[in-house]
Amino acid sequence: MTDKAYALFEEQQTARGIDVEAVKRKIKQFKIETPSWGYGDSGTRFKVFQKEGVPRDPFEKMEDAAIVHRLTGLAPTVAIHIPWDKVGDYGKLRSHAESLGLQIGAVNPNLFQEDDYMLGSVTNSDAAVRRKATDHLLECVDIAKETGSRDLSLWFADGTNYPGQGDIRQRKNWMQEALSEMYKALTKDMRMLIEYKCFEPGFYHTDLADWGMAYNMALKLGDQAQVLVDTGHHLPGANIEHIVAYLIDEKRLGGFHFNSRKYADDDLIVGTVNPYELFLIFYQILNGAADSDEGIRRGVDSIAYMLDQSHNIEQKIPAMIRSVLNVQSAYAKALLIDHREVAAAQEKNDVLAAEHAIRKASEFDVTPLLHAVREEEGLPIDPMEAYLTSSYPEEIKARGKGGASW
Ligand code: AOS
Ligand code: ZN
Ligand code: ZN
Ligand code: ZN
Repeated sequence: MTDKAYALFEEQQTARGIDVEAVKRKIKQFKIETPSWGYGDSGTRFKVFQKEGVPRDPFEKMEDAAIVHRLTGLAPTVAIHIPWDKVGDYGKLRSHAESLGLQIGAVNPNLFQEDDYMLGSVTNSDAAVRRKATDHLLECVDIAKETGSRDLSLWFADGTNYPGQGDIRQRKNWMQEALSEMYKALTKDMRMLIEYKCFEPGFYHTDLADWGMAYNMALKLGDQAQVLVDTGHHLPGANIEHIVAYLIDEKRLGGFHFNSRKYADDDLIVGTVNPYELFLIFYQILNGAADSDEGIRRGVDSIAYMLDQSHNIEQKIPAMIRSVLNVQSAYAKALLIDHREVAAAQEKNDVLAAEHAIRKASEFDVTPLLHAVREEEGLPIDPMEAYLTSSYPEEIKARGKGGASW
Protein backbone atom coordinates (compact mmCIF):
# COMPACT_ATOMS: atom_id res chain seq x y z
CA MET A 1 0.00 0.00 0.00
CA THR A 2 2.73 2.39 1.05
CA ASP A 3 4.73 1.52 -2.03
CA LYS A 4 1.81 2.25 -4.33
CA ALA A 5 1.09 5.57 -2.64
CA TYR A 6 4.75 6.52 -2.85
CA ALA A 7 5.04 5.52 -6.52
CA LEU A 8 2.12 7.79 -7.28
CA PHE A 9 3.60 10.63 -5.24
CA GLU A 10 6.93 10.31 -6.99
CA GLU A 11 5.33 10.27 -10.41
CA GLN A 12 3.22 13.31 -9.62
CA GLN A 13 6.13 15.33 -8.25
CA THR A 14 8.54 14.31 -10.98
CA ALA A 15 5.99 15.47 -13.54
CA ARG A 16 6.04 18.87 -11.80
CA GLY A 17 9.80 19.00 -12.18
CA ILE A 18 10.55 18.28 -8.51
CA ASP A 19 13.68 16.21 -7.86
CA VAL A 20 12.23 13.77 -5.34
CA GLU A 21 15.61 12.21 -4.51
CA ALA A 22 16.96 15.66 -3.62
CA VAL A 23 13.87 16.30 -1.50
CA LYS A 24 14.45 13.04 0.38
CA ARG A 25 18.09 13.90 0.98
CA LYS A 26 17.10 17.23 2.47
CA ILE A 27 14.49 15.65 4.69
CA LYS A 28 17.08 13.20 5.97
CA GLN A 29 19.48 16.01 6.84
CA PHE A 30 16.88 18.06 8.67
CA LYS A 31 17.15 17.99 12.49
CA ILE A 32 15.29 19.66 15.35
CA GLU A 33 16.62 20.21 18.84
CA THR A 34 14.33 19.30 21.72
CA PRO A 35 14.35 21.21 25.03
CA SER A 36 15.20 19.35 28.23
CA TRP A 37 12.44 21.31 30.00
CA GLY A 38 9.81 19.90 27.67
CA TYR A 39 10.38 16.45 29.20
CA GLY A 40 9.70 17.62 32.74
CA ASP A 41 6.56 18.72 34.54
CA SER A 42 5.36 22.19 33.74
CA GLY A 43 2.22 24.23 34.04
CA THR A 44 0.77 27.66 34.25
CA ARG A 45 0.59 30.14 37.09
CA PHE A 46 -2.47 28.17 38.20
CA LYS A 47 -0.93 24.74 38.57
CA VAL A 48 1.97 22.53 37.69
CA PHE A 49 0.56 19.02 37.21
CA GLN A 50 2.75 16.16 38.30
CA LYS A 51 2.82 13.31 35.83
CA GLU A 52 3.85 9.76 36.43
CA GLY A 53 7.09 8.76 34.72
CA VAL A 54 8.59 12.20 34.31
CA PRO A 55 12.43 12.24 34.36
CA ARG A 56 13.85 12.97 37.80
CA ASP A 57 17.11 14.55 36.69
CA PRO A 58 18.96 15.79 33.59
CA PHE A 59 20.32 12.30 32.94
CA GLU A 60 16.83 10.83 32.67
CA LYS A 61 15.75 13.74 30.49
CA MET A 62 18.50 12.67 28.05
CA GLU A 63 17.16 9.12 28.13
CA ASP A 64 13.70 10.30 27.11
CA ALA A 65 15.14 12.57 24.44
CA ALA A 66 17.09 9.59 23.08
CA ILE A 67 13.85 7.67 22.62
CA VAL A 68 12.39 10.55 20.61
CA HIS A 69 15.48 10.57 18.42
CA ARG A 70 15.65 6.80 18.06
CA LEU A 71 12.06 6.65 16.81
CA THR A 72 12.05 9.73 14.58
CA GLY A 73 15.69 10.20 13.54
CA LEU A 74 14.94 13.89 13.93
CA ALA A 75 16.18 15.07 17.29
CA PRO A 76 19.88 14.34 17.92
CA THR A 77 20.49 17.33 20.20
CA VAL A 78 18.97 18.52 23.46
CA ALA A 79 18.98 22.07 24.80
CA ILE A 80 19.70 22.49 28.48
CA HIS A 81 18.58 25.18 30.92
CA ILE A 82 20.83 26.22 33.80
CA PRO A 83 20.19 25.77 36.76
CA TRP A 84 17.28 23.44 35.87
CA ASP A 85 19.87 21.07 34.42
CA LYS A 86 22.67 21.91 36.79
CA VAL A 87 24.95 18.94 37.42
CA GLY A 88 28.25 18.65 39.23
CA ASP A 89 30.03 17.35 36.17
CA TYR A 90 28.94 18.46 32.71
CA GLY A 91 31.46 16.12 31.13
CA LYS A 92 29.49 13.28 32.68
CA LEU A 93 26.20 14.61 31.32
CA ARG A 94 27.83 14.99 27.93
CA SER A 95 29.17 11.41 27.93
CA HIS A 96 25.79 10.14 29.06
CA ALA A 97 24.12 11.99 26.16
CA GLU A 98 26.73 10.72 23.71
CA SER A 99 26.34 7.14 24.90
CA LEU A 100 22.66 7.49 23.98
CA GLY A 101 23.46 8.83 20.51
CA LEU A 102 22.75 12.45 21.45
CA GLN A 103 24.63 15.68 21.81
CA ILE A 104 23.97 18.56 24.13
CA GLY A 105 22.69 21.53 22.18
CA ALA A 106 22.07 25.11 23.20
CA VAL A 107 22.80 26.23 26.74
CA ASN A 108 20.04 28.45 28.16
CA PRO A 109 20.91 30.66 31.12
CA ASN A 110 18.07 31.10 33.58
CA LEU A 111 17.81 34.63 34.92
CA PHE A 112 14.22 34.59 36.04
CA GLN A 113 13.70 32.18 38.86
CA GLU A 114 15.50 33.77 41.74
CA ASP A 115 14.10 36.39 44.09
CA ASP A 116 17.06 38.63 43.28
CA TYR A 117 15.78 38.95 39.73
CA MET A 118 12.28 40.16 40.59
CA LEU A 119 13.01 43.64 39.26
CA GLY A 120 15.37 42.55 36.53
CA SER A 121 18.58 40.58 36.07
CA VAL A 122 21.12 42.27 33.80
CA THR A 123 18.96 45.40 33.86
CA ASN A 124 18.43 45.51 37.62
CA SER A 125 19.16 48.91 39.17
CA ASP A 126 21.21 47.13 41.85
CA ALA A 127 24.77 46.71 40.55
CA ALA A 128 25.27 43.60 42.69
CA VAL A 129 22.34 41.86 41.00
CA ARG A 130 23.61 42.87 37.58
CA ARG A 131 27.00 41.41 38.50
CA LYS A 132 25.43 38.17 39.67
CA ALA A 133 23.37 37.91 36.46
CA THR A 134 26.38 38.61 34.25
CA ASP A 135 28.40 36.05 36.16
CA HIS A 136 25.70 33.50 35.43
CA LEU A 137 25.96 34.32 31.72
CA LEU A 138 29.71 33.75 31.93
CA GLU A 139 29.16 30.51 33.83
CA CYS A 140 26.95 29.36 30.95
CA VAL A 141 29.72 30.10 28.45
CA ASP A 142 31.98 27.84 30.53
CA ILE A 143 29.32 25.15 30.64
CA ALA A 144 28.97 25.37 26.85
CA LYS A 145 32.71 24.69 26.58
CA GLU A 146 32.28 21.51 28.62
CA THR A 147 29.17 20.31 26.86
CA GLY A 148 30.61 21.10 23.42
CA SER A 149 27.70 23.41 22.66
CA ARG A 150 27.89 25.99 19.91
CA ASP A 151 24.90 28.10 20.90
CA LEU A 152 23.88 30.07 23.97
CA SER A 153 20.19 30.91 23.84
CA LEU A 154 19.43 34.07 25.72
CA TRP A 155 16.03 35.02 26.92
CA PHE A 156 15.60 37.73 29.52
CA ALA A 157 12.47 38.10 31.60
CA ASP A 158 13.65 41.65 32.29
CA GLY A 159 10.95 44.26 32.02
CA THR A 160 8.66 46.45 34.09
CA ASN A 161 4.99 46.46 35.06
CA TYR A 162 4.35 50.17 35.33
CA PRO A 163 5.33 53.41 33.62
CA GLY A 164 8.18 54.99 35.48
CA GLN A 165 9.11 51.80 37.31
CA GLY A 166 12.47 51.74 35.59
CA ASP A 167 14.50 53.97 33.33
CA ILE A 168 14.03 52.24 29.98
CA ARG A 169 17.11 53.78 28.36
CA GLN A 170 19.31 53.10 31.35
CA ARG A 171 18.17 49.48 31.35
CA LYS A 172 18.89 49.23 27.62
CA ASN A 173 22.46 50.27 28.31
CA TRP A 174 22.85 47.84 31.21
CA MET A 175 21.61 45.05 28.94
CA GLN A 176 24.22 45.95 26.37
CA GLU A 177 26.94 46.10 28.98
CA ALA A 178 26.20 42.59 30.24
CA LEU A 179 25.88 41.11 26.77
CA SER A 180 29.15 42.72 25.66
CA GLU A 181 30.94 41.16 28.59
CA MET A 182 29.49 37.79 27.70
CA TYR A 183 30.32 38.22 24.02
CA LYS A 184 33.99 38.70 24.88
CA ALA A 185 34.01 35.35 26.68
CA LEU A 186 32.80 33.37 23.65
CA THR A 187 35.17 31.10 21.79
CA LYS A 188 35.26 31.78 18.07
CA ASP A 189 32.86 28.97 17.21
CA MET A 190 30.20 29.98 19.70
CA ARG A 191 27.13 32.06 19.05
CA MET A 192 24.84 34.12 21.20
CA LEU A 193 21.23 33.73 20.08
CA ILE A 194 19.22 36.66 21.34
CA GLU A 195 15.56 36.00 21.96
CA TYR A 196 12.89 38.66 22.21
CA LYS A 197 9.38 38.65 23.59
CA CYS A 198 6.73 41.35 23.48
CA PHE A 199 5.51 40.89 27.05
CA GLU A 200 5.42 38.56 30.07
CA PRO A 201 6.43 38.46 32.83
CA GLY A 202 6.78 42.24 32.42
CA PHE A 203 3.37 43.57 31.47
CA TYR A 204 4.31 47.18 30.74
CA HIS A 205 7.59 46.85 28.90
CA THR A 206 10.11 44.13 28.12
CA ASP A 207 13.74 45.15 27.68
CA LEU A 208 14.11 43.11 24.48
CA ALA A 209 10.56 43.32 23.20
CA ASP A 210 10.84 42.58 19.50
CA TRP A 211 13.11 41.37 16.74
CA GLY A 212 14.32 44.88 15.99
CA MET A 213 15.69 45.32 19.49
CA ALA A 214 17.30 41.88 19.43
CA TYR A 215 18.74 42.61 16.00
CA ASN A 216 20.10 45.96 17.06
CA MET A 217 21.76 44.35 20.06
CA ALA A 218 23.25 41.64 17.85
CA LEU A 219 24.61 44.27 15.45
CA LYS A 220 26.31 46.10 18.29
CA LEU A 221 27.86 42.93 19.64
CA GLY A 222 29.26 41.41 16.46
CA ASP A 223 28.88 38.56 13.97
CA GLN A 224 28.65 35.88 16.62
CA ALA A 225 25.45 37.41 17.96
CA GLN A 226 22.26 36.55 16.13
CA VAL A 227 18.53 36.73 16.61
CA LEU A 228 16.43 33.85 17.90
CA VAL A 229 12.83 33.81 16.73
CA ASP A 230 10.47 32.16 19.20
CA THR A 231 7.25 31.73 17.26
CA GLY A 232 5.17 32.39 20.39
CA HIS A 233 6.66 35.77 21.20
CA HIS A 234 4.94 38.18 18.84
CA LEU A 235 2.05 40.55 19.13
CA PRO A 236 -1.11 39.30 17.40
CA GLY A 237 -0.98 39.77 13.66
CA ALA A 238 2.81 39.89 13.38
CA ASN A 239 4.09 38.48 10.09
CA ILE A 240 6.73 36.05 11.33
CA GLU A 241 7.70 34.96 7.82
CA HIS A 242 8.58 38.53 6.98
CA ILE A 243 10.78 38.81 10.08
CA VAL A 244 12.46 35.54 9.09
CA ALA A 245 13.12 36.73 5.53
CA TYR A 246 14.46 40.04 6.76
CA LEU A 247 16.84 38.45 9.25
CA ILE A 248 18.04 35.92 6.69
CA ASP A 249 18.86 38.73 4.31
CA GLU A 250 20.78 40.53 7.06
CA LYS A 251 22.58 37.25 7.89
CA ARG A 252 21.39 37.45 11.48
CA LEU A 253 18.86 34.68 11.83
CA GLY A 254 20.42 32.39 14.43
CA GLY A 255 17.58 30.03 15.11
CA PHE A 256 14.06 29.26 16.17
CA HIS A 257 12.15 28.28 19.22
CA PHE A 258 9.18 26.55 17.63
CA ASN A 259 5.85 26.24 19.37
CA SER A 260 2.25 27.19 18.66
CA ARG A 261 0.29 29.97 20.21
CA LYS A 262 -3.30 30.98 20.00
CA TYR A 263 -3.16 34.08 22.18
CA ALA A 264 0.28 34.73 23.59
CA ASP A 265 3.24 32.64 24.68
CA ASP A 266 1.16 29.48 25.17
CA ASP A 267 4.04 27.11 24.31
CA LEU A 268 1.66 24.64 22.65
CA ILE A 269 2.76 21.89 20.30
CA VAL A 270 4.20 23.36 17.10
CA GLY A 271 2.03 22.98 14.03
CA THR A 272 -1.21 22.52 15.94
CA VAL A 273 -2.60 26.03 15.62
CA ASN A 274 -1.28 27.51 12.41
CA PRO A 275 0.60 24.92 10.36
CA TYR A 276 0.44 27.15 7.30
CA GLU A 277 2.52 29.79 9.05
CA LEU A 278 5.14 27.17 9.78
CA PHE A 279 5.13 26.12 6.14
CA LEU A 280 5.55 29.77 5.07
CA ILE A 281 8.50 30.16 7.43
CA PHE A 282 10.15 27.26 5.63
CA TYR A 283 9.32 28.82 2.28
CA GLN A 284 11.38 31.86 3.30
CA ILE A 285 14.20 29.66 4.55
CA LEU A 286 14.31 27.67 1.32
CA ASN A 287 14.19 30.87 -0.64
CA GLY A 288 17.30 31.97 1.28
CA ALA A 289 18.91 28.55 0.74
CA ALA A 290 18.66 29.11 -3.01
CA ASP A 291 20.21 32.59 -2.92
CA SER A 292 23.20 33.36 -5.11
CA ASP A 293 24.96 35.03 -2.14
CA GLU A 294 27.08 32.40 -0.42
CA GLY A 295 26.93 34.26 2.90
CA ILE A 296 23.16 34.03 2.93
CA ARG A 297 23.28 30.33 2.11
CA ARG A 298 25.79 29.73 4.89
CA GLY A 299 23.59 31.65 7.32
CA VAL A 300 20.59 29.53 6.39
CA ASP A 301 22.68 26.37 6.82
CA SER A 302 23.51 27.24 10.39
CA ILE A 303 19.98 28.04 11.57
CA ALA A 304 19.31 26.22 14.85
CA TYR A 305 15.86 24.64 14.74
CA MET A 306 14.74 24.15 18.29
CA LEU A 307 11.49 23.48 20.07
CA ASP A 308 10.52 25.55 23.08
CA GLN A 309 7.43 24.02 24.54
CA SER A 310 6.05 23.24 27.95
CA HIS A 311 3.79 20.25 27.96
CA ASN A 312 1.37 21.01 30.74
CA ILE A 313 -1.37 18.48 30.13
CA GLU A 314 0.21 16.24 27.51
CA GLN A 315 2.27 13.11 27.95
CA LYS A 316 5.77 14.44 27.52
CA ILE A 317 7.42 12.00 25.11
CA PRO A 318 4.44 11.68 22.74
CA ALA A 319 4.14 15.49 22.77
CA MET A 320 7.75 15.74 21.65
CA ILE A 321 7.30 13.08 18.97
CA ARG A 322 4.23 14.88 17.63
CA SER A 323 6.14 18.16 17.61
CA VAL A 324 9.16 17.03 15.64
CA LEU A 325 6.93 15.19 13.17
CA ASN A 326 4.83 18.32 12.64
CA VAL A 327 7.93 20.37 11.90
CA GLN A 328 9.24 17.71 9.55
CA SER A 329 6.02 17.58 7.59
CA ALA A 330 5.83 21.37 7.22
CA TYR A 331 9.41 21.32 5.96
CA ALA A 332 8.68 18.46 3.55
CA LYS A 333 5.75 20.37 2.08
CA ALA A 334 7.85 23.48 1.66
CA LEU A 335 10.40 21.39 -0.25
CA LEU A 336 7.70 20.80 -2.85
CA ILE A 337 7.51 24.48 -3.75
CA ASP A 338 8.58 24.98 -7.33
CA HIS A 339 10.69 28.12 -7.03
CA ARG A 340 10.90 28.56 -10.80
CA GLU A 341 7.13 28.61 -11.00
CA VAL A 342 7.02 31.27 -8.26
CA ALA A 343 9.69 33.32 -10.03
CA ALA A 344 7.85 33.10 -13.35
CA ALA A 345 4.63 34.31 -11.75
CA GLN A 346 6.48 37.14 -10.03
CA GLU A 347 8.05 38.08 -13.34
CA LYS A 348 4.62 38.44 -14.89
CA ASN A 349 3.25 40.16 -11.79
CA ASP A 350 0.67 37.42 -11.71
CA VAL A 351 -0.39 37.71 -8.10
CA LEU A 352 -2.75 34.75 -8.00
CA ALA A 353 -0.41 32.43 -9.88
CA ALA A 354 2.36 33.26 -7.40
CA GLU A 355 0.13 32.59 -4.41
CA HIS A 356 -1.08 29.39 -6.03
CA ALA A 357 2.45 28.16 -6.63
CA ILE A 358 3.16 28.47 -2.91
CA ARG A 359 -0.11 27.16 -1.49
CA LYS A 360 -0.24 24.22 -3.90
CA ALA A 361 2.87 22.75 -2.29
CA SER A 362 1.22 22.80 1.12
CA GLU A 363 -1.76 20.88 -0.18
CA PHE A 364 0.14 17.74 -1.18
CA ASP A 365 -0.08 14.79 1.16
CA VAL A 366 3.53 14.11 2.15
CA THR A 367 2.71 10.99 4.17
CA PRO A 368 3.95 8.54 1.48
CA LEU A 369 7.13 10.59 1.09
CA LEU A 370 7.85 10.59 4.83
CA HIS A 371 7.08 6.89 5.08
CA ALA A 372 9.56 6.22 2.28
CA VAL A 373 12.21 8.32 4.01
CA ARG A 374 11.69 6.49 7.32
CA GLU A 375 11.82 3.14 5.60
CA GLU A 376 15.10 4.05 3.93
CA GLU A 377 16.50 5.24 7.25
CA GLY A 378 15.43 2.10 9.09
CA LEU A 379 13.02 4.05 11.27
CA PRO A 380 9.51 3.05 12.26
CA ILE A 381 7.01 4.24 9.64
CA ASP A 382 4.80 5.59 12.41
CA PRO A 383 7.02 6.78 15.27
CA MET A 384 4.09 7.66 17.51
CA GLU A 385 2.55 4.24 17.22
CA ALA A 386 5.96 2.66 17.72
CA TYR A 387 6.34 4.58 20.97
CA LEU A 388 2.88 3.84 22.30
CA THR A 389 3.22 0.13 21.61
CA SER A 390 6.75 -0.07 23.04
CA SER A 391 7.55 -1.03 26.62
CA TYR A 392 8.97 2.44 27.38
CA PRO A 393 5.74 4.14 28.58
CA GLU A 394 5.31 1.32 31.09
CA GLU A 395 8.97 1.25 32.14
CA ILE A 396 9.17 4.91 33.03
CA LYS A 397 6.20 4.59 35.36
CA ALA A 398 8.67 3.16 37.85
CA ARG A 399 10.01 6.70 38.25
CA GLY A 400 6.75 7.61 39.96
CA LYS A 401 5.45 11.14 40.24
CA GLY A 402 7.19 14.34 41.23
CA GLY A 403 9.96 14.38 38.65
CA ALA A 404 11.81 17.42 37.36
CA SER A 405 9.77 20.55 36.96
CA TRP A 406 10.27 24.24 36.50
C1 AOS B 1 10.41 32.37 27.47
O1 AOS B 1 9.29 32.79 27.22
C2 AOS B 1 11.31 31.92 26.46
O2 AOS B 1 10.63 31.34 25.40
C3 AOS B 1 12.60 31.22 26.81
O3 AOS B 1 13.15 30.60 25.71
C4 AOS B 1 12.64 30.35 28.02
O4 AOS B 1 13.94 30.24 28.44
C5 AOS B 1 12.10 28.96 27.83
O5 AOS B 1 10.78 29.06 27.36
C6 AOS B 1 12.04 28.16 29.10
O6 AOS B 1 11.12 28.71 29.99
ZN1 ZN C 1 -8.06 36.56 35.93
ZN1 ZN D 1 11.80 30.52 23.78
ZN1 ZN E 1 8.55 31.75 25.41
